[in-house]
Amino acid sequence: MPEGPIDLRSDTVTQPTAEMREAMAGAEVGDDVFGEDPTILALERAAAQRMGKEAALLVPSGTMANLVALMTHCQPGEEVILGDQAHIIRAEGGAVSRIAGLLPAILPNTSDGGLEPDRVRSAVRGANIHHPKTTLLALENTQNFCGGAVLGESTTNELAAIAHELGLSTHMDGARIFNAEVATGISAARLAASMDSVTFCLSKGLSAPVGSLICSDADFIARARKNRKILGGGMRQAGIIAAAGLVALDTMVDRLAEDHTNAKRLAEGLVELGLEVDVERTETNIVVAPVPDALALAAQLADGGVLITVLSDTLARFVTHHGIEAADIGEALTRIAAVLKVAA
Ligand code: TLP
Repeated sequence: MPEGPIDLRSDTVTQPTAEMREAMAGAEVGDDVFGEDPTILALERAAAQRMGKEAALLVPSGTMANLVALMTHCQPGEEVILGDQAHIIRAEGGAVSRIAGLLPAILPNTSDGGLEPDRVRSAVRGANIHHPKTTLLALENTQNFCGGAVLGESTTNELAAIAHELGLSTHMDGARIFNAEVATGISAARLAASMDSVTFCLSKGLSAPVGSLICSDADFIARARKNRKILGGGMRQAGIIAAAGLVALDTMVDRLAEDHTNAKRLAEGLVELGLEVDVERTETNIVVAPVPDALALAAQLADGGVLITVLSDTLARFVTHHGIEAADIGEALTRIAAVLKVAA
């Protein structure tokens, strides 16, 4: 049982495994801006293959992955359709506008992380000199702030078909797409098949220390490589990072199922403690609980030995990950019960 706090703030707190550290220490490296790092090239090939795309590009973070993808799909002044709960909207510092120069057309996310098809259709602007050009539809899978909701294959394909019919391209922020793969049994490649680009993170549930990949066709990735350079994301002997990423892809995907089981157990436990958590909707490793005052609860829980984050004034978020065992969930629930009892 942990002596210290149980850290349910995010799966970004995961530590690299011993196998990753060993692979990093022995990684063969080269200058990646010259395209000469063999370990990065191997990771990019593996990532492209897993996502069913032609090519891939390693970048330092999920935020940069999205930004590079947006810059590669669109020209400044154009418009991108996004959900109001999209990480790109809520948690990337406004880079979509500040750096990519884009106008976001923000639609309400449905509770399952998707968008209403009719709203997407009518958000696309017609040809008129007054209008910005609508160029891109961006989706997220799993949808973090909708409680790690899995965007189903048919929802993705339906929205992509509308976008493509109207001349838009499509991007998926697949930071946690492997959680969707494990939850549905449908490969990430199939889940992203109708997307022109998809990004995923190595540094969340997959536990690598750094890194995200952008996957698409070879021409897109060549152009993305230039945008990564413009942003200062061209790294040199980053095979050190890629080595951990290769281990993550090989060894850390299947075990995400454990995180999902632990999240379900946590959701059920929170319901037993009187919180209104939607257990059915807890599909992956993120539990969202409506509470009267999320900031106050987070502070009380921190004192009680459980770390969480808040999504809004009235929504608390608990995330399970590598390093949180089934027994930790029992202990976390005991600690949460003690805090709630005092608070009641
Ligand atoms: N999400 C983090 C925080 O930024 C909120 C978290 O703790 O969940 N897309 C999605 C869907 C994400 O959840 C995140 C990180 C990112 C992109 C950005 O990844 P990084 O942190 O590598 O820039």
